[in-house]
Amino acid sequence: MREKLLTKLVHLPDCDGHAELLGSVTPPLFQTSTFVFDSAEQGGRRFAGGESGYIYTRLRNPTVRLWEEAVAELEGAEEGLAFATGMAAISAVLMGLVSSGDHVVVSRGIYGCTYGLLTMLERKFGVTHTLAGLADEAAVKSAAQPNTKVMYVETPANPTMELVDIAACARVAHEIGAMLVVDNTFATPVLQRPLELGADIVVHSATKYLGGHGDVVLGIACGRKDVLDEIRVTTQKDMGGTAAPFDAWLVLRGMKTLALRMRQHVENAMVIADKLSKHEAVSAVYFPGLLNFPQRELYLRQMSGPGGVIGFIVRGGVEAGVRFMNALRLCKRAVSLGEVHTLVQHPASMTHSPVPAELRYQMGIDDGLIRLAVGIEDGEDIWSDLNQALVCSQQPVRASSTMA
Ligand code: LCS
Repeated sequence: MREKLLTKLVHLPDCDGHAELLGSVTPPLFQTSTFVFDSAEQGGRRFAGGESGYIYTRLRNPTVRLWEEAVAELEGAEEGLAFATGMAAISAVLMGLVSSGDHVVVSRGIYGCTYGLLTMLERKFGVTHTLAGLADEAAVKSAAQPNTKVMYVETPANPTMELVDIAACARVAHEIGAMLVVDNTFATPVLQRPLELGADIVVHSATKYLGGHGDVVLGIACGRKDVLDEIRVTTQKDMGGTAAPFDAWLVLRGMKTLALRMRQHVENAMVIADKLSKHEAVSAVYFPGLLNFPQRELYLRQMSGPGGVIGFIVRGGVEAGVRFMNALRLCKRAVSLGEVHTLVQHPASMTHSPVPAELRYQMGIDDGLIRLAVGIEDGEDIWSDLNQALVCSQQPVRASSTMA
């Protein structure tokens, strides 16, 4: 299986099927905003849909199209639709699927800006939502309402690493005539394939593992063609969050090493999570790869690896957490995740600051929680930096207890 995926990633996108690419082995960059028509009649036919061909890059672009096809192939999807950012993909999908008066079931522990979008939809358009743990079918059923149109889940969740049972959500969603949308950013199709578990749409912040190098922001939705065709001509075309060709080109390049990078992210994260869980300065570690992870059975059932993001709590409250962050030398104090560098951030004051404190606690985001997005550096180098920063985090506490 691994051989097949490694080969597929190197050979994506399939340029052979595109005469306009002139036999190029790597995907060419079409850095153009618009395309020439041979005649006025041809322009008319293209707008009317009677002839295929490019019109204007906000509508379609050959480089972006190659990237859409590549990610759709990896996710096992009928169609892919690229966006300027992950949030552009999520907002276009959600706004494309709901109308005023509809209800959305949302997994608790979602990215802060996705939560911000949902509250805006509720305030301005009367689209209500229920945040809930969706670890089994009973929980999913009790969160659903007669007017539920969409189930929107992030698994593993950012940053608590809580898992959602994708297959159970799909069963309940389809029973009540709703659509299941899964944010697969943390796992990537290398480790989790939501469409095979019954999801209708998968979304990604390709800014993260798909791109992998920390040099681009981009998003994508993959899944049912009928649904995405409708979104393409409504909340994508008319709201305009389309992907830029150069960004799609960068992510096409990055994806060639996706499986190799995921292997190294996972290998490093497994070792580091284990060391963190044994460290006296750490009171809790959240990572699906740990043997004592509370949802281990679900993890083994729906994922083939835990990914590279670890949540953990430094003993000594927020102050110790701040000392830890400021003592880091190799790991970078930065938001984002899923790229070659190890990045460390504090969700309560950074990515999840749009979420009110009470709700953050319900989502399991403690004020002292640190999110570590393990990179692909040498694992021992990452650990020696984390270890010295953890020691620094405890020093003032030790000094005062010595004096006492
Ligand atoms: N979905 C997840 C799971 C994310 O973590 C993010 C961004 C998005 C969607 C949005 O993607 P974007 O528009 O940024 O491409 N997460 C971030 C984070 O955890 N730190 O900075 C951004």
